[in-house]
Amino acid sequence: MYLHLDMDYFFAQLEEKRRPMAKNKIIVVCVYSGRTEDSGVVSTVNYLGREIGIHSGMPIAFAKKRAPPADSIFVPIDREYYEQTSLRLDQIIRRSCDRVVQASIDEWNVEDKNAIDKAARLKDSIKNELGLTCSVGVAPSILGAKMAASKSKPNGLLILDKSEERRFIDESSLEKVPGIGPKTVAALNQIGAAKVKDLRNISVVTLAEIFGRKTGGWLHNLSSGNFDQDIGEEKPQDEVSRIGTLKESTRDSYLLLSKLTELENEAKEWLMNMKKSYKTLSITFITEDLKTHTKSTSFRNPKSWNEDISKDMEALVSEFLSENNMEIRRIGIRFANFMDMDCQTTLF
Ligand code: TTP
Ligand code: MG
Repeated sequence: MYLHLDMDYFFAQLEEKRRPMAKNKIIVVCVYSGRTEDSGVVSTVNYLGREIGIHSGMPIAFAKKRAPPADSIFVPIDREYYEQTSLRLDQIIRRSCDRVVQASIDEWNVEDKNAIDKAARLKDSIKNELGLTCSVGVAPSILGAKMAASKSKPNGLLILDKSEERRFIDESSLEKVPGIGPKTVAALNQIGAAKVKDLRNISVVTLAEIFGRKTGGWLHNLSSGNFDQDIGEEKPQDEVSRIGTLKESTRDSYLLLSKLTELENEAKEWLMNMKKSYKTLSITFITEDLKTHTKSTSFRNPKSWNEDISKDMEALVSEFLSENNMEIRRIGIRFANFMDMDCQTTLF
C-alpha cells in the first residue's frame, strides 16, 4: 500500500504555532520584495484566509484589501524555521515507515505493507511531537494516496481499498488529478471530458494524437484503472540559494555587498544545519532590464559555512560591475557542489 502525507497550510501553521494569540486570525505568510512596504507575494495562508479568497502567489497588496486588519496578521517568510521543521518531520516519518521519499518541503510519499495501520499513528506522532496537523491518504497506488490526502484536508485521513480507489479516481474531475495541468484540462474539456471516467469515451489513438504518446498513454491508463505505482526518487539537494531585491536599483558595491552578506548568512545557516560544505560559490545579478547574469568561482578544497568568503564575493561583484553597466535590481547567492561534513564535524 502507498501513503501520501501533506502538511496542512504548512508555513502558516508554523507561524500560528509560535503565536498562540493568532489562533483565530487570518495568517498570511509573505515574500516581501522590499521595494515598497507591501510589494511582494503571498507564500501561503491559513484556511480562514482561504475562505475570503487569499491564496498563494497573490500580491500582498491584494491580500491586504481582502483581510480585515483587526483579524489578520501578515508575517514575513522564515524559510530556516520551516526547513528545520521539515527535517524533524522527515525523521519522524522515516523512523516509522519502510520506503520513504520526500516530495517537497511538506509532502512525503511512502510505500509500506502496513501503511493502513501506520497512517493514524503517524498523524498522532506528528501532533504529539511537533503540535502540527497534516492530511494523509492511503491507497493501492501513490496517485490514489495523493488524491485521498488532498480530499481529506485539513487534518484528515482517508483510506481507500482497490475498488474505492477506482471509483474515487473515476469520479474525480480532471483538474484534481496531480499531473494533469490546466492546459491539458482545457483541451480535454473541449472534447467533452470533465471527469476521469469520461476519458474512456476517447480512444487512446486520439489521446496520443493530441497530447503525444507519453501523456496520451498515461491518460488512457488512468481511465482504465492502471495508476502510477512509483513513489519517485529522492533528489538530493545539491545547492542552496537565496535571492533578494535591493531597496533601490544600484551599482554601489557597498550596498550590493551588504545585501549579499545578509543572504550569505541565511544560506550558510542552512549549510550549517545540513552539515554541508561546498565547492562552488555563485552570485546572481538581475539587472534593470530583468536579465539574469551569474558569476561563479570554484574552490579546490570544500569550504565550510564558517569560512570567510567576503574577498571572493567582492571579486565577483567587481568583475561583474566592470563588464556590465546596468543598474542592479536583485542580487542572489548560491552555494553548490556539496560535500558532507559529517566526518569533519569535530574540526568545527
Ligand atoms: P502546499 O502543500 O501546496 O500548501 P499548504 O501546505 O500551505 O496548504 P495545504 O493545506 O493546501 O497543503 O505548499 C507547501 C508550502 O509551500 C506552503 O505552506 C508555502 C509554500 N508555497 C509557496 O511558497 N508558494 C506557493 O505558490 C505554494 C503553492 C506553496
Ligand atoms: Mg501542504
